[in-house]
Amino acid sequence: MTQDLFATLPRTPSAIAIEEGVSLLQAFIDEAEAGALMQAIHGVLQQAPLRHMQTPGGYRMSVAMSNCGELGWVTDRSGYRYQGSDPVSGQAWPAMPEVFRALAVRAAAAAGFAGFMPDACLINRYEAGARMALHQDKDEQDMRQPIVSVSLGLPATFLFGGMQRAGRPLRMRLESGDVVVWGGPARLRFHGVDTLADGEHPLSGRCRFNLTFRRAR
Ligand code: MD3
Ligand code: FE
Repeated sequence: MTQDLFATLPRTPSAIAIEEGVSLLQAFIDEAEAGALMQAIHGVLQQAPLRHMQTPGGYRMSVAMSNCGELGWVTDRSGYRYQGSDPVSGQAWPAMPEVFRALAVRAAAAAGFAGFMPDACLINRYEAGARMALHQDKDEQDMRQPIVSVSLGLPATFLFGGMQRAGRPLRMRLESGDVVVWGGPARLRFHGVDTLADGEHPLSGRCRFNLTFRRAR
């Protein structure tokens, strides 16, 4: 049982500049918006179900993924890329729900990136034991465009590394309702997510969802 009195209290929104280009918007999302986002996630996943993709090296990713928007990020034995159709169905990815787009635009603007127009949203689902190894996001065309990441459900420890894979990453706890905007000199930093601990969250059950909004083209 992880429920306690504090877990039931609303959190206070606060914006923290972690370093140049990185804004942590804690409790940026209230419970009403979080509920609307979860509903929209389930709508997208009905059309484009979660799947465990394969890395180019042949490993199955522990994080289950899907996409919405004009483009989706995929990986398989032939590599990482963005594409306009879901390889599982052959259909276009579901449209980006308006509640998604509005949140991404508002968060980017709050972090100093007015005019951000995402064309892709990757949906990551972590269950207990899932993790994401340190990597760079470099499949997008214009690295001047930020990435907006939204955490919903169970908390996770985010790993924020340097410009090289080696070295000890900074650890940041990300909770449901937190949004982080990564841009400027931080855009190509190595990052990952530590193994998710089991738990239960009123919004999502026994998992964490992360939405990353990108300008891929
Ligand atoms: C820092 N997802 O999907 S979001 C990913 O929580 C990814 O699911 C993680 O990394 C997750 O690629 C982390 C935070 C994030 C996203 C992009 C970044 C941090 C970043 C790009 C540059 C630096
Ligand atoms: Fe990433």
